[in-house]
Amino acid sequence: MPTGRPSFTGEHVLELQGHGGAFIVDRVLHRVLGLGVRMARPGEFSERAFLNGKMDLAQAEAVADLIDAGTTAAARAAVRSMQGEFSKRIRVLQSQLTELRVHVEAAIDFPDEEIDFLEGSALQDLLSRVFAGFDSITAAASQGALLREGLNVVIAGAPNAGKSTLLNRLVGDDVAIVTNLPGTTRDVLRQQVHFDGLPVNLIDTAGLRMAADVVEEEGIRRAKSEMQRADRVLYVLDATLGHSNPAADLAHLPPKVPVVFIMNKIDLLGVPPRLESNAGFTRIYLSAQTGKRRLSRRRFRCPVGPPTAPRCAAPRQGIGRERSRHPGPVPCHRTHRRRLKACAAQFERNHR
Ligand SMILES: Nc1nc2c(ncn2[C@@H]2O[C@H](COP(=O)(O)OP(=O)(O)O)[C@@H](O)[C@H]2O)c(=O)[nH]1
Ligand SMILES: [Mg+2]
Repeated sequence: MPTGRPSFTGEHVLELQGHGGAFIVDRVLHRVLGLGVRMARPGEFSERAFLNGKMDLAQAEAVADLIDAGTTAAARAAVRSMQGEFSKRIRVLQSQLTELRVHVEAAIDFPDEEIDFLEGSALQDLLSRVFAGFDSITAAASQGALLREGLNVVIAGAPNAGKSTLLNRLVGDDVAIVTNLPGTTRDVLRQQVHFDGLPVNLIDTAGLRMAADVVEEEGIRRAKSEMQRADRVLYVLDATLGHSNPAADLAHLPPKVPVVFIMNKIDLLGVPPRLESNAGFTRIYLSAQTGKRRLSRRRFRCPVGPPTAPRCAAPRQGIGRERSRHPGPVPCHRTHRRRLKACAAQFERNHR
């Protein structure tokens, strides 16, 4: 039960203030600890706030998300959740479901009574709102998860196409070994970069071909398993080899994962970089070796929003202030998302 006390934890608080500087703080702490007080365990303040009814579990988890946030966008999403936005959306859905249930159960239990049950169309309307609610929360949760965990972009393709060179270029450092020997990369290599505040996990993989030995075979198995889990695949091709039919390469790729074809080594062809989109395929012609690093969130067609508005609002208004104007992503854990999806699926099954 809420204690009514206005502190974060809902408990009495004694605030001590001292002059700045690590030494003074250290002395104050030393003195206080000497009086029999102990340091808080990690997360203890949030735990107490939760136990005292000051926040629900989703809000308490958002505190940890805020501490772990690696970008401004992730911090904003965490603050929105901490301020109860995620919980509020769930509560609205909950009350709509309860309302539906009341009408359905009343209609079953008292079929002969002259009670004013909802009209069929009004019931259908409420049902549609519940479905829309599930969709909107799931979308916000998926966006939040992207901000929290990052977009997994797997760099795949044939050996020597320039995958590791592309990784190095995007990271801005020589993190992967590059040689002209096919089969150089055998293990999976991950690097996180931020594009416009969006964390992107770039994953370099072994080239896809008939493995020359058992180590390469394991590398290729790992590459395929990474592709299965990817949010996007950058499929790198050597443009000098003349690939006219991208569909042939799709055979290597898991269905449903969005793919962007990178036509690499255009410096050898002497043509300028360009982006081509036709027949459902996107091809970016570039040179990983000589091209400029200029990738943005738009290039990945990342569905996280709102991408730029909070940035404009941020300096004067603080991290969480724009939440009412931009009901954007909420940080969401895999378990939240899984349960939301399970609820929506169950609800849809029952509806049919
Ligand atoms: N000319 C040119 N060579 C490249 C380019 N990208 C990669 N290479 C060369 O192609 C070879 C294979 O590159 P690497 O990144 O190891 O390919 P991976 O096997 O796909 O990872 C190396 O000799 C690179 O220097 C490019 O854009 N232009
Ligand atoms: Mg490589």
